[in-house]
Amino acid sequence: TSTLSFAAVDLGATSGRVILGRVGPDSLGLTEAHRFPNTPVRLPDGLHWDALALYQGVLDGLRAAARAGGAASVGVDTWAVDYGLLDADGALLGQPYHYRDGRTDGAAERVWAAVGPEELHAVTGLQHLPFNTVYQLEAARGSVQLAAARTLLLVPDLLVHWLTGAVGAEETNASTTGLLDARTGAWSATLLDRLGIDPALLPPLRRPGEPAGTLLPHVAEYTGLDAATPVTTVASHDTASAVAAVPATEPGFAYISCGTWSLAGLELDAPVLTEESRAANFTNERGIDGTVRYLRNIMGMWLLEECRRTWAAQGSPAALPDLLAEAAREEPFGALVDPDAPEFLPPGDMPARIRSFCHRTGQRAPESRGAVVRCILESLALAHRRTLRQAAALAGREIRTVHLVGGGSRNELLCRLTADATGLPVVAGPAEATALGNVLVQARAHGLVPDRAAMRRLVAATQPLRRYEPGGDRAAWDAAAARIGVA
Ligand code: LRH
Repeated sequence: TSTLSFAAVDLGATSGRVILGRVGPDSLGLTEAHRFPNTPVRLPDGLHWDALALYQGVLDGLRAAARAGGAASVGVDTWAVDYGLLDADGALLGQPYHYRDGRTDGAAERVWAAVGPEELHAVTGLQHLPFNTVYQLEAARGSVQLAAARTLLLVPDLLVHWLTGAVGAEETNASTTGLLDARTGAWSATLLDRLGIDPALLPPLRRPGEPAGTLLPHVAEYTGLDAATPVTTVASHDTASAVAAVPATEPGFAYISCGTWSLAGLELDAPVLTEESRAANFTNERGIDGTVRYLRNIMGMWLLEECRRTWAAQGSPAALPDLLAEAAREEPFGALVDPDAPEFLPPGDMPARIRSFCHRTGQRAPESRGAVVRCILESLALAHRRTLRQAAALAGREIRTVHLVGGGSRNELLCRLTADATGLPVVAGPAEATALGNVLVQARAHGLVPDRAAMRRLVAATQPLRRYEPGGDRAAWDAAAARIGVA
């Protein structure tokens, strides 16, 4: 056949989806087979992901995919860094923690007492995020669960394990743990030794495109998919899948993968491991084909999502289009926040946190919801500007076009503000970049697409994209950037 369907399991922080991607030599189309909520649960010991509910959603999604015509293969991606622990019998030890759980407070300092931040960075090339797996493992040190653990599986690898029985660590996601050597792409034996982490916990690495296994009989039976259906290793880190599907057809592009997080940066051939890069907290995560995702995490649409959750919990929910329309009518450059301020990381009353940020920094706090949303979007646009300028300078590259992919690409105001703030053209879309990257890596493994460049050309040729030319008042943007010290 010259056209095949692939099932992309794509779990995000707020929902999971199973998407069918139909791929031919010149065609690429997605249909959503199933969507289910991802609702973290707070237990006495902290905030957790409900792994079984997520897995059940995956199974139901695969069943819907089977009914919609079936799939030549299945691929799984989710957010990074989080993991489940298996005991010697292969049973899951407790529910995986959510990376926004506060138990990692102080863990980084304890890790640094053994291996300093400069040295960690020199080995892993990773940005410092308080929830990197290495710090989560430090927080778990001494626990009964960790003592009983024989295998650590990152969330997508855990789902693949339950689907197939296979055990492995996909490398793009493994690169977010803080335990992988950025130069060799292998687990760092030296780091593991110095940090007292049992190397046997970490499974053998596998690469996007490689087969992971085939569906277990009971999975095939429940879902109605073929018994021999392969699960193909994809870029299981959602951001790596999104970057794989950036519709860039020429060099000189930057990307912003914009969802709950904004991941802004460049695709490089080799890591940037300089002290300047470390100081600016850039990361060298792995992409497909051994590429480097040179980027920085920006707090992203999380700020808006948490505002909406707070307003809904207070009894007055607001629809996103209404909020954005109100924000568009607000005066520009009222209050501005640093989206990366640590107090914005945990779940909570985000409007109140934004107000107190403004008071603390001598600004008038936004009062209306429209003003709060305007503040968030302009602050994100300025963070996009700062991050892309830094990335270009630190990597010695010139940026000619910004590709904004992910759910945030549907937000016209954010796209326009980002074009204005950066002074660069922004090509918005596809919104489903992650699912497309997942599908395309499977399609390539099945011989339908020859290489990465062809994958991107196919996305560019088939998906609706919208271009925003930079406009607005340059001097006003420069002044706003200077005002919050981002230049
Ligand atoms: C985005 C993402 C990001 C990680 C974070 C934990 O979904 O994978 O790349 O830093 O979640």
